[in-house]
Amino acid sequence: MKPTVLITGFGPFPGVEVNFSGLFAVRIAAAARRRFPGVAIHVARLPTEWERGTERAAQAILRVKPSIVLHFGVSTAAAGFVIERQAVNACMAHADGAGMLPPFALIEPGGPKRRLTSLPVHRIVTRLQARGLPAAASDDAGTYLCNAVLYRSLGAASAPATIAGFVHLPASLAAGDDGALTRAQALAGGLEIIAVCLEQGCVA
Ligand code: PCA
Repeated sequence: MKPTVLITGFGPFPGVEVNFSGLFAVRIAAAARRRFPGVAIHVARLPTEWERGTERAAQAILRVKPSIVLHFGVSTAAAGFVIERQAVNACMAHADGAGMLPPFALIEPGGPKRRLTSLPVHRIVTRLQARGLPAAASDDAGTYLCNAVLYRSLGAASAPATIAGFVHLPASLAAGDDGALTRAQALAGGLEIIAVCLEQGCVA
């Protein structure tokens, strides 16, 4: 069966008026369709909202049934590609893009404390660094929307052949190429991440 990749990015949220990850998801999907013609590439832009954001991601996974789910978001603390290793079952009381606080204290009441990504994190970091791109693994995806979406996706994308993970990019990419990573590098690195996931074998 043809491998299927679902790529997501986010819309704006308080403090980040232009979220580069939303634009990036569309661009990387277009570039991936050219680079990997045998792969079905789907893209979704998630509202940075406690209920609609997590729901939209879960629905896209149910609809697309991807073999690889790659979520992208931005962080003001990221100085390159930050590959998240895990998500925790917690939400910070912080307003979302619609100005709403989380309507729940836990993402999934009764759910495990943490879920580990199935992304080949170490391989991705090594490959990005080998291309001269700044990249690091992280054990802290925060407790905001990025963490919530990753937590829900790791629960939804539990089929054995599914790889699901989250990559934070520098928020400064919205302003252009002045930060630690240029937009061209972000695109090249994003394609490399997809290539590593496709090489994992379990998605062929
Ligand atoms: N970053 C936020 C949510 C959306 C985004 O791009 C986060 O790190 O949780």
